[in-house]
Amino acid sequence: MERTLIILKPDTIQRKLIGRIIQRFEDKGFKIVGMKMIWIDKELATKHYEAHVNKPFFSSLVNFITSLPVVVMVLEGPEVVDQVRKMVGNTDCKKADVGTIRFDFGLSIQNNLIHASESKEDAQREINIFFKPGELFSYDDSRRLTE
Ligand code: FUP
Repeated sequence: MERTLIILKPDTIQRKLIGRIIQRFEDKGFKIVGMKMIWIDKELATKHYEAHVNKPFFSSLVNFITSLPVVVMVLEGPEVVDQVRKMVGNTDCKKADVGTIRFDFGLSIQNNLIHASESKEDAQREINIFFKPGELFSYDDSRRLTE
């Protein structure tokens, strides 16, 4: 089963949108197989955003992502990488389609609330950066819960 990495960025935490954004993924039917709050440091930010190290916005991006704690999570489901990217929308919230997370909650390009892996390869790399194997769970959520 496919997995993807999500980061609810500092603006999501600041604006108290954690629950509403996670709700969308649960409503869609994706399974949360890992989740924690962490404070990303400069080293981890550089590792995660290694593709952007030479971009003009890199230092601003690192300052932003390290400014407050974030919530990192791994979602599992069929074609979850592409499906979640559709739910997230364009990098620039002003260009995102109506109904996407970035359109519905955001106004800018840097403060775009959420990161979601772009490809299956990126997802694998990013999951390994943020989670140890013991922090991810395979479970059968179709089982009936009992007291
Ligand atoms: P995305 O895959 O949509 O999250 O966006 P990118 O991987 O292209 O960019 C990573 C982050 O860099 C974005 F979420 C916001 C930031 N960024 C800028 O601040 N300015 C830009 O012009 C492009 C990206």
